[in-house]
Amino acid sequence: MVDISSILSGMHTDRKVQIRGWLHNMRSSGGIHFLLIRDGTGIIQCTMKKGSVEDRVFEDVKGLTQESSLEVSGTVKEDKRAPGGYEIKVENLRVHHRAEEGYPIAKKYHGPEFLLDNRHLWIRSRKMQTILRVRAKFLEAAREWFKTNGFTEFHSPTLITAACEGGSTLFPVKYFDQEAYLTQSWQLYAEAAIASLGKIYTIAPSFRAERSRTRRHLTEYWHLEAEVPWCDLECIMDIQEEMLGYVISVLCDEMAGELESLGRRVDELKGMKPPFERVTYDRAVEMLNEEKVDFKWGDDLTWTHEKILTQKFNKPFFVTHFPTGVKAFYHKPDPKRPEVTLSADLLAPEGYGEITGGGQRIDDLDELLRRMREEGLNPKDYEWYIDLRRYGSVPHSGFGLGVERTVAWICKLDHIRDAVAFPRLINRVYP
Ligand code: NSS
Repeated sequence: MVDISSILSGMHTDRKVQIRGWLHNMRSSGGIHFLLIRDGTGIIQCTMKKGSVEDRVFEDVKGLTQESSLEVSGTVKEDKRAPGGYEIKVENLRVHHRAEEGYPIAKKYHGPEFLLDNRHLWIRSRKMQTILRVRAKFLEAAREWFKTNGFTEFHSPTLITAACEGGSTLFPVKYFDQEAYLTQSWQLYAEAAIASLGKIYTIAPSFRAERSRTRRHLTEYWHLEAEVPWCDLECIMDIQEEMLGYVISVLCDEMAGELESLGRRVDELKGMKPPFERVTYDRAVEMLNEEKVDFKWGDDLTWTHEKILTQKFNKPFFVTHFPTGVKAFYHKPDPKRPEVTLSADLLAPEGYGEITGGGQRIDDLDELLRRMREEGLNPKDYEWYIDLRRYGSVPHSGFGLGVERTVAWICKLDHIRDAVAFPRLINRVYP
């Protein structure tokens, strides 16, 4: 048994092989069946000539339904006309499961809601397969970068009791006789873990009870986060830049065909390599005002504002030093200018906007308590977190990257929902 991908890479030319997979599509003409078979690693044309297999097998294939699962044996031939450049001349075929008639996804236009209702089947489409592969490669390359650079993978709990990113987007969970929440970020636990493990990262789900119906909000998303001791704002921006630069170069090298098929030009993506410009929030306000946008210093950047800013850059760029009032309690105020924080968001170009958020954390006990009180938080709910400023506090920084937002940008998708197999949206938790 071999993978279709190995056939397409030329490893089995003129040899006999056996493959297993699903019937993606079929047509017949002039005593030949052309079967497109998919196995999860690739898709290949299999041709079956009358006379080259037993008559029973040839007749059997005639009424074969799309998505039937099969086992095929035959000889691999190079053929420029075949999609992928290779085909299998079928010598035998066994139907493992004959799919029912009426596969819901037909070769016609289906609306987005229909495709979301049938997501369990739609993920078999070429488009979804391609995106899911790019996503997997993205995470593989990110892990590789963290490993090479001395980071340890660390896992934090999903069930938590105190907000990291503000109470309004917490999902409550009944936890026996107590109320708990689904985590919004691993960050507070990561700040505890750096004193144990040093530089750490995670790739895990985060949850936000976002009421927003936009192209960039999920209620459950995958969060790639890192936390680093002895690291300031500049240092954490350098880390993001290097990591993302590496991941993009891997994708351009190893996923060029996939990216192009999604409409993302690889030469364009290659050009988006670091360094990424660092623009202060103050400057961003000026840029918006120059565009005659009514935006006052102290307002938070919404998607509309980010979209305007992204038109001025042709690669990702950081917006730094956000006002204290628009950032969560843990952001360290700039000692030179306490009305702004040592924070940075990374914005992707082409209208995509924010893909990471992070910065330097408060490491001083009194400053942390003051900021918590200002934000109306009860220090009692954060006792263990406050403790970290009592026992060997160090300057430290971190960031969180939204995996789906980044994949949506890299794959040039219209909507974040297609960057994940089973999206969770305000109106959807099924299938
Ligand atoms: O709220 S963030 O800006 N920052 C944090 O959660 C920090 N505690 C991370 C850290 O420093 N360890 O979220 C980080 C990123 C943000 O830039 C988005 O790319 C993504 O998480 N994000 C989302 N993606 C999809 N859907 C939703 N609703 C969403 N919210 C944030």
